[in-house]
Amino acid sequence: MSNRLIFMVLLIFPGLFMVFNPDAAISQESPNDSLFSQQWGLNNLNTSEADINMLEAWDIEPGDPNVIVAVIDMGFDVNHSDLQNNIWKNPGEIPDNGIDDDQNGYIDDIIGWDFVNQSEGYDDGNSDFQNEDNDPTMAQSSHGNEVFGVLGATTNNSIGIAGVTGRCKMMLIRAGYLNTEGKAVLSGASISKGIIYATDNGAHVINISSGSNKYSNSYHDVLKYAIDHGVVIVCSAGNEGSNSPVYPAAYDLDGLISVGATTDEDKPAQFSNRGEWVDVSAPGQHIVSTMNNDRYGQIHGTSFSAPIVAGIAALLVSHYPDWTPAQIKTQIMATVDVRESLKDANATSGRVNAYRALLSAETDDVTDTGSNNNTTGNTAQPEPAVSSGDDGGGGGCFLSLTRESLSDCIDSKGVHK
Ligand SMILES: [Ca+2]
Ligand SMILES: [Ca+2]
Ligand SMILES: [Ca+2]
Ligand SMILES: [Ca+2]
Repeated sequence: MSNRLIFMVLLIFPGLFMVFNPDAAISQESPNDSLFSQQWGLNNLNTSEADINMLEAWDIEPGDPNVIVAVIDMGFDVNHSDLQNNIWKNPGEIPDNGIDDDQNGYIDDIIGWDFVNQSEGYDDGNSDFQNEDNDPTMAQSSHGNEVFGVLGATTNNSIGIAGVTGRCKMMLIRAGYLNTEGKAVLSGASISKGIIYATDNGAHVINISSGSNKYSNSYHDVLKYAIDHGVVIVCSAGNEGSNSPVYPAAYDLDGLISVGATTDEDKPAQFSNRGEWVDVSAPGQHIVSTMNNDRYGQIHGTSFSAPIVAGIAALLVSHYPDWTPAQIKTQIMATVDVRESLKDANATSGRVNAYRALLSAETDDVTDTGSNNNTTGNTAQPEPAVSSGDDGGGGGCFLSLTRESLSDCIDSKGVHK
């Protein structure tokens, strides 16, 4: 029933409307974001299920604005109208005064940091690959926005899409640039610095939608540092359709969740990496998200499955702030929807379910796998060294090669033309 029809009925029979409106009895109301009906991964309108039961999950926990998710990626469009309201603001830093007001070692770091510091890269006059700075924006790649949108686009603001985290805030860490061939790559050293920054500045969850086949001891140790300080790490498994481990997803760490991609039929996406080293799967094909310059597009890749799980982790942190990263990982893995089609996809044979993750938390039946160390910003342990000589493990971002832009049929506010 269209809104106009409901409105007309309301004018004529206001009393009857109140009694007979069938929607009034349904608590799981869809947000009003104009593209929400296309977000099948959150709420599938077709007969096949395959979604993560987002509406039911939001009824339990809509997300705490004090919970911070760091997105470590290519750069971001910080002016995107569906993203700008959910960007973290450093409470201790006064902008643009040239002073490191909160004395965290970074001058004027208001929304995060740009850790890209490369001697060479693709130079289009505006590439910004040489020096670190306080501006994590990037015009040449939409990948960071696509990940950010799935995770944290502004929900229920009438435009565009709804982010899984609802009201949580995104700390923006740029670690990616275009190499001399114009290919999007991320620096392992920049990612590692970003992980330490995010950990020391209050992030509860970190999303990393990139990787390579190279094992790096220093990258591993930096991730362990974050987890030991209460930060959940979520990584995408990669898009080679392979069983070969990809790092950081394959680092065997309590509190690090690796994520493969599913289709809207709850099958493994053809491109998705798979195997026992993958913990869970999440929707990753035909995903609608935010792109540069206020646009939206449809994309495929495990890059967009990881932020769905990072969003669920953020909702769990919101609901159970005392849980350790290991407990959150255990809970997400224990509450998947098991599918025969996913038996070779990951260690759980399942696709995540946000509602079940939050619901069974109500019974508090999760094994306590460690002491409560959920104290971000605690620097009791020394920060691990980031070796600039060991820049392996950064790799590329996991955007599947097939890519369909919806920008031709959707206007800047996310409304169909
Ligand atoms: Ca500062
Ligand atoms: Ca300042
Ligand atoms: Ca910059
Ligand atoms: Ca929106």
